[in-house]
Amino acid sequence: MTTKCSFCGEEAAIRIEYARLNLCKKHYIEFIERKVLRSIKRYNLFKPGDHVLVAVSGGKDSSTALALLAKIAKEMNLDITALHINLGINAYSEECVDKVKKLVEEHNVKLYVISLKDLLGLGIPEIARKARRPPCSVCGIIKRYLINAFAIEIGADVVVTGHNLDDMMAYAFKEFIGQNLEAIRKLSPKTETIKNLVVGRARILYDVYEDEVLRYALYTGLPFVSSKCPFALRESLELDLKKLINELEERYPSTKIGFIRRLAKNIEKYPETRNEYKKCTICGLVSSGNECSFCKLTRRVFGEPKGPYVRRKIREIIDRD
Ligand code: Q46
Ligand code: ZN
Ligand code: ZN
Repeated sequence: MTTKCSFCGEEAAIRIEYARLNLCKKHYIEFIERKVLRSIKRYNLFKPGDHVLVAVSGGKDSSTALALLAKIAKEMNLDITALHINLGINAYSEECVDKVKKLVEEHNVKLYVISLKDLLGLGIPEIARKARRPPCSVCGIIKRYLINAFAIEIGADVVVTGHNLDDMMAYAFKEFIGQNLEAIRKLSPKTETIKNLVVGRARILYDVYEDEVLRYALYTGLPFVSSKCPFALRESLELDLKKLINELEERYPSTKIGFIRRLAKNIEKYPETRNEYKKCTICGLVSSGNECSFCKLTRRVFGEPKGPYVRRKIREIIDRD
């Protein structure tokens, strides 16, 4: 006997155990859209008139975030711009750019693309080699810097990223294991904006399970890259933690959603980092010390810090359009 959708009686495609619902594809899509809208309101992620910058990588999470936002932009009076960074990781990056272009076209969102090779003359593999650091470590520094610099230059009020519930829970567990409580404080649905220094992040998929995101992307036919970056780690504490939390969810349904809601509620009980927001003496953007990690990294690779140059180039890219 087939299971029926709890809303329309059609054949159900999925059971949402924590909500005790069986859903057909159509009602599943509506369920996720309602859930995200509720999270946006619950966590007060936007105010009417906000200029929202969505950082889209081409993967399922940020593509879903962009598609969901594009749908509610009018209703919430949001102005949406997308930013993609072409990391110069050969065929993988080319596929990402293609998918992102299709996605923004389908959703009628203005897209800016920053190509690392055009900007710095090198892609992630070469920069990592020259810096003698793992690709993901330099990639993280560069992406964070470019997204923030771009958001500042374009005057965005908030940056949306594609982090889902499983990502946030795995980060929280990892920091808890290391008893790095100040890092847990940063895992809130929304982070702070400090004028001219850092633009706050809104994690609109905070309450959405990773497999729910994937299913939404598949059911709505979103263009996204399903292959992994060639540098993605196959083994890591974070990946093991994700496996563990999924096992917990299977044995004790609602573990994940219960955890993330309580984390959001209790976040201010975790200690804040002191002097978190210093200003880089070279480029003027946020830094934990005198010089930001991007200026330090580029000094090592290119012989001079590239922060000021990159900010100027980003301004040119924005002015060109
Ligand atoms: S893109 Fe960059 Fe990831 Fe590739 S090099 Fe690592 S961090 S795995 S999300
Ligand atoms: Zn239905
Ligand atoms: Zn700097």
